[in-house]
Amino acid sequence: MTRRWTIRIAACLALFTLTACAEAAQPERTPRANEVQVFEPAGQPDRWTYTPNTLSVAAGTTVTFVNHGKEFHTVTSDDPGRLFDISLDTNKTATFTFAKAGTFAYHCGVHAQMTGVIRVCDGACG
Ligand SMILES: [Cu+2]
Repeated sequence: MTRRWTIRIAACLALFTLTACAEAAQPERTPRANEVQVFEPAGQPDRWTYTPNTLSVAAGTTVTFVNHGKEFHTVTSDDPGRLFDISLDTNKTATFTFAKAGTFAYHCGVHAQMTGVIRVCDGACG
């Protein structure tokens, strides 16, 4: 192997490592049970959402909303009566207890493309 090739391969490896590190900087974290996380892939605001996008829980469950992203988001009920309107700063969590069964759609008050649903079942969800 020539010295020039060795340098090229080393440069490629360094570049690959840098790319891998950049992607690892904002990992997609797995939500815990009864938890919804803001999903905010860097530089792709059209893909920003909540994960899981639909969460099914039994009535009476307290759901935790988590923002590991870099932006401020809200978790705002679509219902005109605004059952909930939660502000989520970076690295903050907030909880809401869903007492009654029903399907509760919500959105981010800042980013209209972000929507999610909490499905609340009377007893365990089938
Ligand atoms: Cu948002």
